[in-house]
Amino acid sequence: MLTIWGRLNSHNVKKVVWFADEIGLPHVRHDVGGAFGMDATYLARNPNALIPTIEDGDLTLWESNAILRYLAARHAPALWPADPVERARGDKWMDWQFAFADAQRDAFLQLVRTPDGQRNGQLIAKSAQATGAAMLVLDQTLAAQPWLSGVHFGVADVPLGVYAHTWFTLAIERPDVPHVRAWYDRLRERPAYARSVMIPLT
Ligand SMILES: N[C@@H](CCC(=O)N[C@@H](CS)C(=O)NCC(=O)O)C(=O)O
Repeated sequence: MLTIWGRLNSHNVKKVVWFADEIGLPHVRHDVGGAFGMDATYLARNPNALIPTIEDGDLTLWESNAILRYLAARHAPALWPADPVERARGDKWMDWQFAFADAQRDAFLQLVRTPDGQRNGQLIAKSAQATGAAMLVLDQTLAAQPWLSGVHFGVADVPLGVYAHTWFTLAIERPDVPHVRAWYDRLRERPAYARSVMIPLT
């Protein structure tokens, strides 16, 4: 049985829990990180003092997108194309997600984790501008294909799928990105996405 460590209000943990659920992989999750803290046993598993970490058989693994790739390769190969060209086309969005996350961090921290009255409007506006510009890039790709993985849903949709929910939920100015919106609406129809990702931002 797969074990996942990490609190569910973490974007990086949501990716792993959603994907495990998506592929029907039985798992158990333990709250770690943030207010839950990290004990010495956890830090021995992940000396970076970050979440998530998984254990699957003999393997202990951290780095959320590496975890996703491993789970797909091991348990759901149909969701990670074997063809190197097809795989690379989706894979790049998994790396691109980290820059998107950096751009979105200020808007998230200010609007979700900073009390009203103490928020920095400039930081929010800058973050909204940067994420909006990035979403316009994503929109071009999703104008030509339904999923970031290509013709079918796959593991490459997962990292940005998590951040897209935050982007569409935050009270920020957003450019018109109809193809990103349609992709997000398709994600929202997936029960596992609704269970692990479409939860209140905290
Ligand atoms: N690149 C790492 C980043 C992990 C990361 O930054 N995790 C955050 C939560 S999203 C964390 O551990 N924060 C400290 C904490 O929750 O205590 C990954 O993708 O797994």
